[in-house]
Amino acid sequence: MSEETGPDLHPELLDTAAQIASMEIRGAATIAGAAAEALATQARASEVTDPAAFERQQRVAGRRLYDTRPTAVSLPNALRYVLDRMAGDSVAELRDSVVTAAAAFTDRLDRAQTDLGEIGANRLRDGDRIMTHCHSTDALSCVEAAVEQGKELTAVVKETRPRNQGHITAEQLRELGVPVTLIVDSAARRYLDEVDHVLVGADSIAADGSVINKIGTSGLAVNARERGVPIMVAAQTIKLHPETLTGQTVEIEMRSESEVIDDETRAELGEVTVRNPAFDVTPARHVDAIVTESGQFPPESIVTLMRELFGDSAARPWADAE
Ligand code: RI2
Repeated sequence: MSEETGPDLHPELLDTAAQIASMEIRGAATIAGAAAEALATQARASEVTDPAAFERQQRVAGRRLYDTRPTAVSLPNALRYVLDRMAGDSVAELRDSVVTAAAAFTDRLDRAQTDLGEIGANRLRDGDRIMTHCHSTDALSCVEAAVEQGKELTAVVKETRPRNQGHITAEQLRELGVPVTLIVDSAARRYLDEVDHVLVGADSIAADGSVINKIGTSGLAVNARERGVPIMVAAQTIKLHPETLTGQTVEIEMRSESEVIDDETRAELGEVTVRNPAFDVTPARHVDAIVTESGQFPPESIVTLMRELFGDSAARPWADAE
């Protein structure tokens, strides 16, 4: 570390940031846990001796993590949780506060997912068939709790182009003993008549109750509405986006065209524009319930829970952009 030239970041933290950006670490809750742990690693390894420089280093580390992916608010909420609790007059106290806060955050994350699962399971009846989109650990927690209650469920799993995270869902449902039918995304409407619930997760939930989740969720929700199939969103409260309370919109991540099309096919097609938005916005009116660890809510009333948890403003305790 050179305190003159700016804070050195620990290679493990840089590695976590790179893995979040490349989606080796993915899924909103998993990203949040990894970010909190990376701050703790940075704090433990820091060789800084000046308390102000230590604080600055943590905020720069926070900024490095914040800049990886823009849509899932669980990431900035994790940074807020840890950095807002950084306190002390000495480096030792500051270090302790970060390590303790990061551990408390990851504990809460696990507990919230388990509690949310119990609540979400109450919506699922024995014999129900669900349809899933992408891979959500919060959504799977509801299925796991229902299975533990002795309910037999089956699932129609959308593969979820372009990264096919539906395959992870299929595998994990199989491990829970849930029979899976895998379909291509465009077959969803055809199979909606056969399912009792659409069950998805969320990357962010806005103050107006709209749900920001993997691209394709909004189309699925429109079709489910038309077919009369209820849509349940499993999202622990770290998915609530406090900045939307003051009117900020949620940035939708655009990812590389290489996830959609390989170089050879692209060359064959010639000059085409390829767009790859990672997420879309499902309006509140297309969602039946948002299941959190604090209970289930009609989407329009989620703003009350948001105000309780975050007040009217959200701090940005990471460093400003250089
Ligand atoms: P959990 C994922 O995003 C999916 O959109 C999923 O629904 C959401 O995160 C929530 O996942 P990505 O990281 O927090 O795959 O429920 O782009 O695990």
